[in-house]
Amino acid sequence: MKKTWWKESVIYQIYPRSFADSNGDGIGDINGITSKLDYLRNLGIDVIWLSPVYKSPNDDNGYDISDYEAIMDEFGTMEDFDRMLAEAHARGIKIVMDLVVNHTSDEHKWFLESRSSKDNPKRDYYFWREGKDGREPNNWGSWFSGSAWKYDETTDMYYLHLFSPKQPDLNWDNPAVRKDVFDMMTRWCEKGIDGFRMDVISLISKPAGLPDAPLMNELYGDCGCTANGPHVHEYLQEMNRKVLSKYDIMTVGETACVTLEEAKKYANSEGTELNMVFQFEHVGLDGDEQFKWSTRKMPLVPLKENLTKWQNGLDGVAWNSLFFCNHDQPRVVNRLGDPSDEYREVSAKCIATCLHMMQGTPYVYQGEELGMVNYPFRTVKDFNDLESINAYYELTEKMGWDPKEIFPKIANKSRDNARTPMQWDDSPNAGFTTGKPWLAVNPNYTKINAAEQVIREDSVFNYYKKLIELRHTYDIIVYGHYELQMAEDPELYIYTRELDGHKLLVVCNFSDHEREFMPDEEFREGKVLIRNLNNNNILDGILEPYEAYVIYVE
Ligand code: TEU
Ligand code: CA
Repeated sequence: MKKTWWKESVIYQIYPRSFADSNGDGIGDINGITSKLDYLRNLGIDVIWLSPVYKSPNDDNGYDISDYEAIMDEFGTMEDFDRMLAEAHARGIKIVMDLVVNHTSDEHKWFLESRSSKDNPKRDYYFWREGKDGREPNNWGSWFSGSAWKYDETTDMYYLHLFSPKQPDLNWDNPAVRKDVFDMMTRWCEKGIDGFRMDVISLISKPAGLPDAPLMNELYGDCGCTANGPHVHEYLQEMNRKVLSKYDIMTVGETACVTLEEAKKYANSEGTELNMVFQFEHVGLDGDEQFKWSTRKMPLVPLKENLTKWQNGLDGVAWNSLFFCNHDQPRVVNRLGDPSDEYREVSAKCIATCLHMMQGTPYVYQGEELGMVNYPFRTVKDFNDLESINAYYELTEKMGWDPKEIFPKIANKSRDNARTPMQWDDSPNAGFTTGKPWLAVNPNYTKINAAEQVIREDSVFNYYKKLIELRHTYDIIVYGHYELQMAEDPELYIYTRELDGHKLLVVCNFSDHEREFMPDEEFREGKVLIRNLNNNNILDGILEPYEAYVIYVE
């Protein structure tokens, strides 16, 4: 297994709008990030994945980019960005940018030209099609509800948008699009950034002829139908040859709908495409049959099966990313742990132990290191996220769902759960802003905040700090081979790691009651690397609620 810095790193994701506001306008910004770099250095992370900071009308909070080479006004200036980059590098922290090139904003100059006339040189930068029988060109649905096509009267044609109508899809089959994107990426690499997280990069190659897709609900064809398309690997290999291979950078693909077989191509060890990918099968396990909206907990046995498939499936052939949280996912303590005062911290540490002792590069999403939990949404008016708002109205008004039945499901899985402001301290607005926050702060910030946890030895923050230190110390955690134990147990997640004769035993009780468990003989004399409880003898044969520990044997 080839050793590299991005395999041995821990990545911290910042959603700038909600991280830290430096000028009191209620919106997080780049100078706010710079002011928190010492906090991140203390946590011990190696790389920051920065969600988009480029110019954007913020229809999808920055994932709708109108200028890839200018900074969003609300976030600051390019000088602020350059200072943040230098300050991060001075602390040994790398910066990975979010590359959103499956689509642009409809306010991007490319789209303004493309829309203006059928013979504009940029016309084929996007997908324009005639309607069919007075309707959209095909049956594709958008990831954000509704059709994936918008009629534009300027040229009496429809354009494709897999996401919001303000996010028209770029036509990657057009070599001029690829050249413009690759040149832009090169200019960012020349500025000294350390890599890219590539937004929905698995969707960029659409099926020839844009045929109808199998229905995903009673209204539309599957929005994931363009995933892993006919030329996606060809385009990424071209990107690798023309840009990525020229720099010592890290790349991670957000590969919606990726399968294990496809991931082996995207993240192959020969390095011809990307370094690693995000897969989404595990975070789909607590969904409903027909969509993600549900109040179900994540089922442990299917989760163990899925994570084991990926651990064993990629070992030695590709590289894995490890995550439960990001700006699109609800807080993991609500899905897999217990947000009650009694079990919130111990279950947050149990979850972190389970994830961070696996093979792959772990991602910590802002606030996850504090055990932050979902927000108590009361009505659809509390939402900011267009995915949640659009889904609520489509499901109630178009599909007839009872609002009282669907609202709790949407509230539980809404992306806004992850986007409430970072909780820095117990001052007003959790120290996130001196102004009115763009999205309400979780009222539990007086109990859950960084200032209190940084100085408390047994806090979630200091537990994550220990996990990160362990990954920096033991090669077996980064490179060891994974083997699941007790696969069928519905409450215990137990696995081993092995490397050059050394062994690790990882024990996690994902239940709120005691369970009997005694480690195998070979581990009983081992070294306890970390544990989330210290009120009992680890070898007393009992696992307390949410108890987790790791034993290392030379
Ligand atoms: O997300 C892609 C995507 O599919 C998400 O919409 C997510 O998987 C979904 O919400 C889960 O139900 C990326 C970005 O991470 C997301 O924030 C953007 O909204 C989206 O692409 C469009 O750029
Ligand atoms: Ca601000």
